[in-house]
Amino acid sequence: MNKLINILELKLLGDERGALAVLEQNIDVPFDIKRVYHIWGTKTGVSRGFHAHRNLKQVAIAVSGSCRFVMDDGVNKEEYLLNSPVEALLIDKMQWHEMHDFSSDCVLLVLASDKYEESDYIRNYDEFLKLVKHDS
Ligand code: T46
Repeated sequence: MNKLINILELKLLGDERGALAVLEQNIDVPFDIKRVYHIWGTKTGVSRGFHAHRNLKQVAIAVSGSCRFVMDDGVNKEEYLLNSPVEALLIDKMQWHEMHDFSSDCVLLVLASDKYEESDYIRNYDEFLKLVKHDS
């Protein structure tokens, strides 16, 4: 079984002036980075995600604050509280993911392996389950 929670450690290069962390494509991140976006200002009690990607791979970093990820492969679910600017959570293709409990200061930075394509999203959980069962 593939691991549901895969955490990549960022290289920490801080000095007496403060902190600096880095991820490089195909070295620390296991793909070419084609897109970067960030999510912030998520309102209290609001959850996000609730989809899987057919092909897209991503890593998510809480560069500020925290949120709780639920990762689901259609059989098992695991949670992870992402709360460190030196940790990146790998969101692999065909992993249903949900984000909950955003802190008010949460800034979620996401590096993605491809451009935005709505047809890559599976937003219906029953469809996701059918697809993962069909592939196994
Ligand atoms: C993901 C999680 C971690 C675009 O037009 N371009 C983009 O690059 C993105 C990311 C989104 N959008 C549009 C699509 C929707 O109309 O922005 C709107 C909000 O996106 P969504 O509802 O998918 O947002 P989240 O927070 O539920 O999910 C996002 C990413 O979309 C998704 O790929 O894995 O963050």
